Amino acid sequence: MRRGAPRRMKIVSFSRERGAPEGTVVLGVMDGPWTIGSRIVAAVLETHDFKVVHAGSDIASEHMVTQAVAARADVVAVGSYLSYKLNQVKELDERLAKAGLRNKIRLILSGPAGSKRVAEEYGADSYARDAEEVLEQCRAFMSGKKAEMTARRRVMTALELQPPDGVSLVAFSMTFSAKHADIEFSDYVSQAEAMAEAEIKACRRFGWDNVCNSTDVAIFAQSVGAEVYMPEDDIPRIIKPAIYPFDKELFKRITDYGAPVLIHCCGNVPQCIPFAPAVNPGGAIQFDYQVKLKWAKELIGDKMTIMSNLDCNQVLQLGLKEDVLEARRRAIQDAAPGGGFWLSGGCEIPRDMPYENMEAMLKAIKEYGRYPIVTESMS
Ligand code: B12
Repeated sequence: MRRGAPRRMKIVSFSRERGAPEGTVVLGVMDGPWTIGSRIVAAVLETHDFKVVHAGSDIASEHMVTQAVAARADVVAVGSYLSYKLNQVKELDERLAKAGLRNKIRLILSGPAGSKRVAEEYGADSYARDAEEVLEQCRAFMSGKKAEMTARRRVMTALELQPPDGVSLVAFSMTFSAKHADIEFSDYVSQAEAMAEAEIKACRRFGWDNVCNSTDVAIFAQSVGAEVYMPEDDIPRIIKPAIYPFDKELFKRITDYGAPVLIHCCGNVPQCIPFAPAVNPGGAIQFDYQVKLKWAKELIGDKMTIMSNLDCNQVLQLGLKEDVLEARRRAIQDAAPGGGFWLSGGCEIPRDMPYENMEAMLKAIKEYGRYPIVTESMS
């Protein structure tokens, strides 16, 4: 350094000549000018082979995130001094999440305004009282990280029927991912790039181990000739279904033989309802509890028999008998008048449904299911 030249304190410091660092830690103070605490932490971490990037003091959360991205940080540690500015920690937590980093990075809160409770409340992963605790937590996090399987390995190990290091969340997600990425659902289901972008964004934001791709049933139907209306940001609707001649022929033969045919539509698939009468004229259809019974009755109630639609899980199996009675009463009121209605669960009767719930179903039939159905007395 030339004599007389201004002396500059080097605060971003990493000049190790030994092996790879233990991990990279970004340090910063967002709520004011304090520097002493973070310098001490930096010194302790560097002595123990961590790479330290000092993002600075009195800085915005945005700046912390930029530094974390640039440094490919493993840990972001902040010192908080002013209790009334703790919201900056929450803001940092959210910005890291938005940048898709939150699941990879450990966010440590330290400084005199912090505590365990504060860390939890404002979205940090932990609170460290002093430099020593910061070091301990960075070490623990890095050793856990190094021992972890990769996300792919974790998913594949489970698929090979072996125990991985932890359970994977395999999110079968479509509308959720599109909404999160701010992508119109019509684009999501019709453009591969849009779907990929949405899935990757959601995967990064929530830390899923993989993406699980599928598209809407209407798009599958479209590919075999159905006419589909695609609202900009809602699920596609099948306007004119592609009805397979084979299905129609099969159903006709069974009917001619003398047995009515029952179509079972599992799950939330209201798309099946409008075209069911054309596939199975004079037959029956069963659909699950998510589909609105009243709507289906109005739409197809004069063309085929509806068999529906109690929630097999929450009501029949897990509900109290009062829940069963009430749900049955409503179902009868919505769909029984005029005939064309069979009572049933939305799907298979659960194996472990309590007998008293089965008895409650039958009791409701006796009580409310006598024709002509008196709807007034049931409301
Ligand atoms: C020194 C000091 C200052 C100096 C800071 C100089 C500097 N370059 O750092 C100056 C004079 C600038 C200052 C200013 C202010 N200060 Co002041 N300051 C202090 C003081 C006396 C010591 C803080 C300190 O550095 N301690 C030394 C460190 C090493 O100790 P430590 O905190 O225990 O640090 C450990 C951990 O907390 C943690 N840690 C700390 N920082 C960090 C950072 C990171 C990244 C990590 C990971 C960990 C970590 O690790 C450290 C090592 O183990 C405290 C009082 C106190 N006793 O704490 C008040 C104090 C923090 N200041 C306070 C206030 C209010 C102010 C002002 C807002 C006052 C004002 N109205 O002007 C101003 C700031 C104005 C502004 N511009 O924003 C209050 C905060 C009250 C509160 N909780 O809300 C305190 C508590 C004083 C008080 N009792 O009122 N301050």
